Amino acid sequence: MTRTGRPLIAVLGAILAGTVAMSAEAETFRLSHNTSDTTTWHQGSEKFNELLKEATGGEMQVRIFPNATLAGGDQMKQAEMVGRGALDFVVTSAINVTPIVPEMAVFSLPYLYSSYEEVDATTQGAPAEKIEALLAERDIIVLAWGENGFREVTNSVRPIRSPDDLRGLKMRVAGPMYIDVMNALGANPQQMQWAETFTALQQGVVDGQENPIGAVIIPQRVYEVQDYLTTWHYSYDPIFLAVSRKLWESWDEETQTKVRNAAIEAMDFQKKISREGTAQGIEFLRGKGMDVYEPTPEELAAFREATKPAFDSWAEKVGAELVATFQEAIAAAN
Ligand code: X2X
Repeated sequence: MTRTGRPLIAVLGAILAGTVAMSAEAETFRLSHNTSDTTTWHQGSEKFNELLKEATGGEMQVRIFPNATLAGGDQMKQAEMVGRGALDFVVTSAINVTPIVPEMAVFSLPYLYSSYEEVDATTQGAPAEKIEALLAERDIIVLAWGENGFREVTNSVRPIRSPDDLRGLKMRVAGPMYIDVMNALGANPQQMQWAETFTALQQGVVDGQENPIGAVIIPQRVYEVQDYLTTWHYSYDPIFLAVSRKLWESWDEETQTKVRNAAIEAMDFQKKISREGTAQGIEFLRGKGMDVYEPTPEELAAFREATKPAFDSWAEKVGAELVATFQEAIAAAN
């Protein structure tokens, strides 16, 4: 070896070591969501991680925490934590944000939508922009919209074919608007964390619940503890992927673009697999022994009529102008 050979090797070694150390220091952000690790919410979050790593050459990644564990199991707390920078990213659904942004309930107003085309007309354009602005005021930056889906009702007591069939049933619900909807139907609603609901259904603490088929009911095996499902499509629930403003503003424009593009692609994927799971879901659930009832248009109209008081009171809370923005986009989609 020459006298210069060894230092050169040492330098190369140091560079190599440096590279290894750098990738070991890839920035890892925390992403919280409030369903289990079997759902499309989780799969969408994993896709985001994959795409983020790819786009940043491994410099950025997320660690995913399901079941709202980082919020102490409180699914409604996640968004607020992102707002104050206590959490980096969140994947959650509209209803969970209503305690801090009541306007988020607009999406889930009973029977606002009757098709995916109508839904898709509001997770973009003026409706989405208005909602995103409201969340940004709370320092929650929405990156992309995904899908929980149309929420279908299940229970273990009897088939539900009319509003009367809900009378007296103990129903687990996620949030305030659904309490009013269930009350309008004569059911006994009880607000409960999703992570605690399976056990509550199993032990008969509650008789029923409502959730989307593809995103939640199938992946979380609700069919194991529920006998009846009615596809009443009474309320739509979007999910979104958001980041804390503090973190967002710490990035340059190039990084922001990479993060946003990864989020959009991941949530598009999440929406696609949720819709696929839902499309195949009824047959799957019947195969598992569930009694699935698909209401006629007349029966749907009866549910719509019975839930109208909740629509009206929440439309007022949300604000007539915002509801109109949604209704206009929905009308234009048809
Ligand atoms: O708690 C629920 O029902 C769930 C998982 O759908 C929501 O986050 C609203």
